Amino acid sequence: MTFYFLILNKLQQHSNLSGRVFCQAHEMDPIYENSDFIFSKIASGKNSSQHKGNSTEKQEREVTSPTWTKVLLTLLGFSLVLALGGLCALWMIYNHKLAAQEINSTAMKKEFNYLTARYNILRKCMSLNNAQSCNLSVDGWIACRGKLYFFSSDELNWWSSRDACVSKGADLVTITSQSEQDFLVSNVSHWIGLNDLDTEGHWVWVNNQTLTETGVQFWSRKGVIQPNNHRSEDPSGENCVSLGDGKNVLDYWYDASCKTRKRFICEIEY
Ligand SMILES: [Ca+2]
Ligand SMILES: [Ca+2]
Repeated sequence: MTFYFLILNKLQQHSNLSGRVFCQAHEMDPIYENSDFIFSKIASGKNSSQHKGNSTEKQEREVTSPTWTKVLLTLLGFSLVLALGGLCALWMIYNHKLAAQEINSTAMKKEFNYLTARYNILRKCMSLNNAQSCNLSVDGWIACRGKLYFFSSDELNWWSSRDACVSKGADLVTITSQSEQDFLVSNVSHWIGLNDLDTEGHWVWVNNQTLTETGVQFWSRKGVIQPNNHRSEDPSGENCVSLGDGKNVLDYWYDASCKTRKRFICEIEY
């Protein structure tokens, strides 16, 4: 509003400089009458006093030049065009962002559908494998009866072996059945997830299950009966268990020093 008052004030100054147009009240155009009324409200004190003095003599009124009215209308029109252009720009930006979001949403849906399809295929393969044999291998993991097993090629002590399994999202294997025991037997000795680290003679699995809870145990009874907690190599005794002794017997459990480096078996359920 201040901007338009300044324009109107400028118009009046121009009118004063360029000469005044006087006319009789009965000859004035109604539009000019309104313009004169506005001028009489906003004009300076000097100009107002001049109008009052003149009105008593001839009832003359000061009117705005038509040229400046056109300028004012042109400015107003230009302002409207700018405002309309701004709205159009905002509308285009909004539509652009909306389109980008729709593209991202479409890409995510496509990726989700792809992963769902891959998951369903994998589940079918595993189901088929459950019904037949445990020989499906994916990235070093072998699927068997609802579990994935990883047989390491590295040899680590028991704690590092467990850490390696945990880093893969798994843990050292827990043996809970004869069929699982038979599947895991190989020609190499591996660490499994059984230990009596907390209490000597109290064997627990890494998932805190006891041998009583799982219902099966496969200690070696050939030669020296296991577990024997032998201390000749490690004064702390034998507190971790491997499947096989790494020598002659491979299909039974042996307690051994946890510091011994052996291969290990990781397990994860799916
Ligand atoms: Ca022990
Ligand atoms: Ca032993």
